Amino acid sequence: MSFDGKSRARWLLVFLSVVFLFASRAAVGVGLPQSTPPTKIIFDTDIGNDVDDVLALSVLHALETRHECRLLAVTITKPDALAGPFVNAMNTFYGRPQIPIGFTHSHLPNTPSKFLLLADVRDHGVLRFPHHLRRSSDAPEAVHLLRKILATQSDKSVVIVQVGYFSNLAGLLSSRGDEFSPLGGRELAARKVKLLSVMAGAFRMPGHFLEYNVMQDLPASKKVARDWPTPIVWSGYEIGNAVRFPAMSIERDFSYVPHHPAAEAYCLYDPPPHERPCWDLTSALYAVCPGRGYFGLSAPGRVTIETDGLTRFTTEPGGRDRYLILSKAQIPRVREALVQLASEPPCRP
Ligand SMILES: [Ca+2]
Repeated sequence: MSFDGKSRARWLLVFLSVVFLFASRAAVGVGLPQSTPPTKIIFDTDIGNDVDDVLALSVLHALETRHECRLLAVTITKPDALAGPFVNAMNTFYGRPQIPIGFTHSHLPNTPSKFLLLADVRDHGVLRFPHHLRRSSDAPEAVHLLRKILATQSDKSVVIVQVGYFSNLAGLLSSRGDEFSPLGGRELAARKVKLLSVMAGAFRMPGHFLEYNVMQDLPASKKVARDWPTPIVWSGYEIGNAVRFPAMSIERDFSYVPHHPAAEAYCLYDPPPHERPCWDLTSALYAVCPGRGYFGLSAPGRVTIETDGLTRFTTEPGGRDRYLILSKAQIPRVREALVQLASEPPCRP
């Protein structure tokens, strides 16, 4: 086939446009056409304590918008009456009010939240962040919901992202067969879960470092570390601590709406110029994008939790556990991906 000069120029323009389209999608790190189905995620969170849980939930919603994951459920370990409504408000903001929410029955003491009150804020009598769940206690019990969701999934297909206390997953391990599955909780997890991506512990911190998520329900933490039956990737304290969410992003990137739940929660928790560590966001990013080179991984081994809550990693060939490693060169790339994802506007029909 021969082309005159005009046709050549037109085809060159089309070719360059296609190259630019794919290059621009690649530049933001995610969003390329996927040959694999979206990763099925259960997000288990102590939302209402630190604000990184909120940004992590925004990251997961953006990844779902990009067809990279699907949120099957959000289960909550913070025993706060407004934790469920706040999650429901976030999910509604992102156009997914139907995502099931489970609430803890662990009866742990509650610390007042700095930002969950946003769920009840009204402007001129109208909820600023609409939601249908009135109180956390109106949601199903978390272990009950975990069993219900897991039982209907195909084998080895679910990734659980745990970024708070260990209470719900310990409860799952102890659960018995029910109307959803005859399997006990440990067997059900072994059958259905592909990976547990957990923000907890510390593996490269100096001194005797006792990490918050491990300490809040220590018996539960020990149980999960001892008995969990699938691979676990741990994002230790040092990983999120090395990636700070830019204050400038909070100030500028969320203003596409008059009120953004993540940005307002951030400002109520600790406003700019504070730059919050990205602890929980790293576990969410790894869970959905494990093959993108955002993080390195330790050799396989075993995490044990000592009497006082210290996490210890021992290398062991074929071991169940690995922990994330973050080089200096990886930090800006992870930070940029998290900023792009956390601040991505909802994709509403
Ligand atoms: Ca958390």
